[in-house]
Amino acid sequence: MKVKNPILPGFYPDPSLIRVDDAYYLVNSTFAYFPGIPVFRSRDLCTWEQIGNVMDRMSQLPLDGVRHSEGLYAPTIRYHDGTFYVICTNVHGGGNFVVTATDPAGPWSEPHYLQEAIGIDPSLYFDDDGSCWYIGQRENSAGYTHNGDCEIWIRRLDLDTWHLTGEEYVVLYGFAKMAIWPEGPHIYKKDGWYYIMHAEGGTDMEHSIMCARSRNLTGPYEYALYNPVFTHRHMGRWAKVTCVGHSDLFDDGQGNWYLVMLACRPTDGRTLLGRETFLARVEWENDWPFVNPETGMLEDEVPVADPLSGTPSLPYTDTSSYECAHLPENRDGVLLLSYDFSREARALPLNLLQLRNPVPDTVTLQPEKGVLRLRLNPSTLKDQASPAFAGFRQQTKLCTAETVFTLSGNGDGEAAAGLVYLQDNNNHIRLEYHENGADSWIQAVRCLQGEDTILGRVPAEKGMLYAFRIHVRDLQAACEVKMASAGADPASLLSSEDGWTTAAKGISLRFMGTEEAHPENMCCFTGTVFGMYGTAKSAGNYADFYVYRQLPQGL
Ligand code: 6LW
Repeated sequence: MKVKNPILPGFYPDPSLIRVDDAYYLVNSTFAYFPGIPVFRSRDLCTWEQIGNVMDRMSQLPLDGVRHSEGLYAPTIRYHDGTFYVICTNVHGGGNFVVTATDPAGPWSEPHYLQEAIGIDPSLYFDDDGSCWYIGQRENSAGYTHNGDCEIWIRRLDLDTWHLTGEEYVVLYGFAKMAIWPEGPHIYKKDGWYYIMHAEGGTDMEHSIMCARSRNLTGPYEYALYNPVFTHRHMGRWAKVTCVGHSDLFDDGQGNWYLVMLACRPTDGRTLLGRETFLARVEWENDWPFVNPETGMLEDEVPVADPLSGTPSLPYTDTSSYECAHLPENRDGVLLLSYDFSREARALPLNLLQLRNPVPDTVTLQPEKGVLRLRLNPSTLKDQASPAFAGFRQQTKLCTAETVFTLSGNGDGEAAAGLVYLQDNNNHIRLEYHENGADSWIQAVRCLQGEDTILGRVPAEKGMLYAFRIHVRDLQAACEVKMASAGADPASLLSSEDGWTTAAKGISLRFMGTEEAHPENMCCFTGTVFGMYGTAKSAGNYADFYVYRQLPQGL
């Protein structure tokens, strides 16, 4: 069978994957979003089903006030003797930690913070003798002499005390003044060799994958003479796929080897969707790994062996495996999100994202009303805070996000609600219905490096049903609105093409590319997310959303 790349379209960076028996489990980084670290399962590497989130409790995940691309960096998932482990870094929130679970769908434990582990991109390795080893990246302990001057080090981890013990070993150091940012290291053992594969060059255009091996876990390691074993850095910024790196190696139990890794799909030099998860084949020659040999680049489709179990992955239509208002349809590997919250909603969709540590009960399902309710607070999307927000990753370059909602509450003070197309709190497009005292209107707003510009306004009455659409086609966006009396059927508003008014069109999205949207001295590690949101100066205001859809279509 053939797997289509990216295997996880949209903002799914820093992938880590393991195989346990006949199932594969994959996790990704999530930065300032809550819940953190989605867990996907597949039996054939083609269809991936989210089965949970590792960090789904506030007690696990302090994110208050973090910048959009801070919070949870690259995670690693591993399995040993009946227990699943995820190790990750909450930068500015406790550092490196490990959580465990017997069921990868959760619940996962509270974090065990590793006091002695400085640096980022931690991974675990269980050696043949059952010992557990920490491997990670940190600044050069002999002195940080140049940008990206980092080293890769290992030390034993005592799983009873959660302390690193014994001697530490600096096993790999980027070539002085040449290689920069050795990151994302993982240890593997095959045919008597210990391998370390790690990212190098930083997660932008120069990204790459390096490999070294040794007969001893603690080294000395020799780098492959053909390093980097895989990269797209020589293809330039206009290549179809760029920033290839940060990988994890695995086999299918039938002698076939693969790598998952992150990569980007820019449009005209701008990357909106962020870093996505891709798959590549690995062949071995003289005990060295060769990735997509012959072409040496990522391919649109990857031939994979039939699944070990002989049965394909659970299709998304399997209702037993989902707890959400409406099953997302899965077509060509892309989630077509179609949530009708009037259906017997039982739990929030697993792929629903909130920002930082949301005020409890900000986003709730109201089955008796058949809505997803956002209880509004004074935080706005421009704040480094937790506004009322419920979002989903953009997964296709051509995409329309649409919703139908009402704004209710105490009627005094200023309130707003609507749709957002978000890169971060300083770079986004808001389509919002506004109330301020007796006044009410709809406006399309571009927020560019924190500066708001009103791109269009539409008159609007209070107490109506509001249907909003944001269309994105490559690097252009358009906003449409429609209103109806409160008694109208919400779903019918979206099904008819009549009555739509353009609030703004021809909106350039270049500023939302990760190449431009990054804050000072920092990368933009996230990707675009559409979402429902609202804000109100006073308590007692809320926005009720009846339907939310994200479809690969647009103007
Ligand atoms: C990730 C590290 C990196 O932890 O970016 O540039 C961090 N390299 O590998 C966030 O994705």
